[in-house]
Amino acid sequence: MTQIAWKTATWSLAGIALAWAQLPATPAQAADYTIGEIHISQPWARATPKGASSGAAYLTLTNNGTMPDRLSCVSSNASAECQIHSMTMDNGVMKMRPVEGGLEIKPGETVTLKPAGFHIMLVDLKHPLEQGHDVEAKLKFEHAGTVDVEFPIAAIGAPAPGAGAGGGTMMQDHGGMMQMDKH
Ligand SMILES: [Cu+2]
Repeated sequence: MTQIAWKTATWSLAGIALAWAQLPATPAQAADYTIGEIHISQPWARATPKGASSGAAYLTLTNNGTMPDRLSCVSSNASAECQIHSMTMDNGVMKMRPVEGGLEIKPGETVTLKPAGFHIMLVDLKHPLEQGHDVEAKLKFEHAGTVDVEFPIAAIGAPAPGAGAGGGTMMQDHGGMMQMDKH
């Protein structure tokens, strides 16, 4: 009798903890940035599980100018290296590789970096990316210049900024099915 009561109590506690963990985080407010003719909106990153060697950050870029520009990542406060990656499906395997020479944003074009697409890759993390915190990266545009951007960190596997964990999406993006071409 006592044991049953104890088990029930344990389960309900676990239930509460689970429900709490699944609540969407209230991440720090994402700021917009304008540098030259480039507008940056909705920067965000994904939390990483313990031991993960890399993490991903995302944002939306609009080129309001008349010349193409190119985005590269200079550095981040959370990782040894910062790169721009593309992601493609190759024989059923997601592959990502660094975008050589920077990611082009044509005049008048809006490019969204998002899970399963272009992303900012924080390579060799110094510590896990924690939900509710910020990670900072220094971005460089060939023409517009350099800007420090703060990325509020959403849940592990979040499909979108401010969303909860996205189940299988993490596996598709940075799980075992993925191959990374190191250059
Ligand atoms: Cu990547």
